[in-house]
Amino acid sequence: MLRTSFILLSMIFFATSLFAQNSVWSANPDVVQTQQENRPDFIWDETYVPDYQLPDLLTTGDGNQIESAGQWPERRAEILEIFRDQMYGRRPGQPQNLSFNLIEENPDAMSGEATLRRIAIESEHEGRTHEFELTLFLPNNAVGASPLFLLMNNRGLNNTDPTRREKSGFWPAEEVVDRGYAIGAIQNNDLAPDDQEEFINGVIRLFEGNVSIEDRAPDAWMALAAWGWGASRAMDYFEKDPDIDQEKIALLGHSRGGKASLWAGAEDERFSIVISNESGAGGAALSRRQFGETVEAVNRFTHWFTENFKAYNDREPDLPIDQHMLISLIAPRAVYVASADEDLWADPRGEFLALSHASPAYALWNHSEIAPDEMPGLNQPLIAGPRGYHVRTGGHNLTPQDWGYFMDFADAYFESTEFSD
Ligand code: GTR
Repeated sequence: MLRTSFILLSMIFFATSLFAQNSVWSANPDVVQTQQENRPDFIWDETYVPDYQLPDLLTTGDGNQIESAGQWPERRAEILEIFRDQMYGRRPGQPQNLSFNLIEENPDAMSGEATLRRIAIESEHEGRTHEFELTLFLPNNAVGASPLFLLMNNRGLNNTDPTRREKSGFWPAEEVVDRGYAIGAIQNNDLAPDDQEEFINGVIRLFEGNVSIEDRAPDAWMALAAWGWGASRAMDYFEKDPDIDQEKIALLGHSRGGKASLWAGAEDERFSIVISNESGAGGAALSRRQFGETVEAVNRFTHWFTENFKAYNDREPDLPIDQHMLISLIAPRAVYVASADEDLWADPRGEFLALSHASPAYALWNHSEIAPDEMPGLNQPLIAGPRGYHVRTGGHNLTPQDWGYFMDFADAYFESTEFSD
């Protein structure tokens, strides 16, 4: 009797997991309804998504077809230039002087599991100075240099507490170290305060002195680009720390931080994995779908994108780019896009589709396609060579579950021939 019910149970389990494997995500109707009631002016239902045509990834401005990986840099440069000009702005490179100073080192952090390093990243430019902190935990049992996850933290300092008195699922440092990765964090606010008046009072002033917001160029770098500039300076540090494997750096951001991590990964090709968690509008989600947050809605944060981008408010079809092209700028490096079931504002399907429509760029390296109808079901990460995606249960947040999937992806990618080739 017991044996029969066990067999029966296993069969049911097998059947449901088979079903789950094949399922395709669709929005929970209750969540759709609530959103429709709360924000009736936005699109929450697939049937209202307008028809759209995405700009072709592989056709250059002159109408030439890109057919090989060897030809890609020309197209890549062209796409990058449009994004700089129209959307994220032009960020500078290193300042005249850049230095790294160890503020604290504790080889006995996390009950002896990790070494804590706190680094001050100091810049000097035309007589002005700027400083921000990089917090790092390195696994003590590492053999050789460690791969690393770097979070561009868009939330409070308490999420990345170096003392570990406070622990947060947003940056689950112990779990990451336990899996053999180093983990780092920078604070976006140190680079550009997340405020429409104050954003200029960080690294932008370092380069531009006393300029006023109104006098800046319509393609000037704004907060998202400034946060990414900080990630690149952290990368400059990783190149100098022998305990860190500079070839294996995964850059990660959530929401506005995810918009910034994608752009940072586009600008700086030293990051080998770029991760966007629920970055939505102006991040991974296709703008032309106008699902959930639109270009106009995201531009209410006037300090994130360039002045030029504001011209596309309510004019998405006129954009010369869309976000699948942002993702293509990361090719052939690895990119992972993550969504959450209840976070319809960020348009999970639009995030998946941008990843999918970057396939022609990845195909130049013979990487397999992610078909538009292949969106996986809830909590079933899809890994296709150097690209990954998941949509997990729950709302807008960065959680240990997300981190777990990111680490599974990094494990697989760093082991793969795509990476070692
Ligand atoms: C929202 C914004 C989103 C997203 C989010 C966040 O208010 O509309 O684009 O960036 O903030 O950063 O948490």
